Amino acid sequence: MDIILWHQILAPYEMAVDELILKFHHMKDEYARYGKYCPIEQVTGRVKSITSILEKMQKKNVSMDRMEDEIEDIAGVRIICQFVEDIERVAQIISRRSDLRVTEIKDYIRNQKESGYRSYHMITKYVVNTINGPKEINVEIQIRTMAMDFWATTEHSLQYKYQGKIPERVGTRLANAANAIISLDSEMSAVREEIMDAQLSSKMKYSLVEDIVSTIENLYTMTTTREVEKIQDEFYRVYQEDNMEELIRYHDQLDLIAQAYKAQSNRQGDGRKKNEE
Ligand code: 0O2
Repeated sequence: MDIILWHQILAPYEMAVDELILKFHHMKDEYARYGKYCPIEQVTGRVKSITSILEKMQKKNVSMDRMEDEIEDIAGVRIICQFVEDIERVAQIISRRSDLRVTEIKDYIRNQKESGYRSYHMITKYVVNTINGPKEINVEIQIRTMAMDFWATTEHSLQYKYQGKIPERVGTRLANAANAIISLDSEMSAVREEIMDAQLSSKMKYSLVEDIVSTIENLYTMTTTREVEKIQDEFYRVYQEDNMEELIRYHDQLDLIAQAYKAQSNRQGDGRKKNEE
């Protein structure tokens, strides 16, 4: 048998996981920048351990030369959502991406596994550019809610502990917990709009305050300390009112003031240049 350079084989999978995590993080940032609700709450990823690959090959009777084709989750990315409804949105986003080609869907939400496992899996093809040229590999993307993830992580540890033979009393508890997770997700969906509104409004307040503070800091270079102090006092007064509309009004007004100071300081700069000529 040829020598198998495992770390060399797994390197492109590591690259794919790193790249995709980065891309999904950027997507989250983009949603935040546009003040939009992001259906992605958290992104993680891993390359399957060599032990786990060998176990799966043995279980599925896969030979070494078929390993990369048949073990589809060597590279795994997990996307955690807040609400069940977000899972479909994330799946749509993924299927429209030009860098991922979906080859198979395993919908364990509509078709819950006997174990109680619920998650939405997308098997995709992804191209990584290695020093030996482009290589297309399988990446499994698992999409699930925080509650589903909590259950799956716990059950996975128990499967490991009992080597797949979970005792009945523990199994019954796990089945009860799986049902509780379904209820929890559906309760959260019922108040989804309200939770989303609250989160968007707190993010909006955060970015308004960041913007205002940066504008005030910039004003220091354009006008007198006395003027900036007056503007800053007004900001604290408006902030204490705890009224979002007032904060937006103040933010927009401050923008106009900053633009006027900027135009004035540009004119003064031009005047100075002319005098020097
Ligand atoms: P690890 O440690 O995550 O790598 P199939 O042949 O299609 O029936 P296959 O090939 O295992 O099954 O694919 P599937 O069902 O999509 O499973 C891939 C991964 O999903 C698993 O990887 C788990 O991470 C997760 N998963 C699937 N079923 C269960 C389950 O019942 N409980 C939990 N906790 N996770 C599950 P690995 O290789 O099992 O493990």
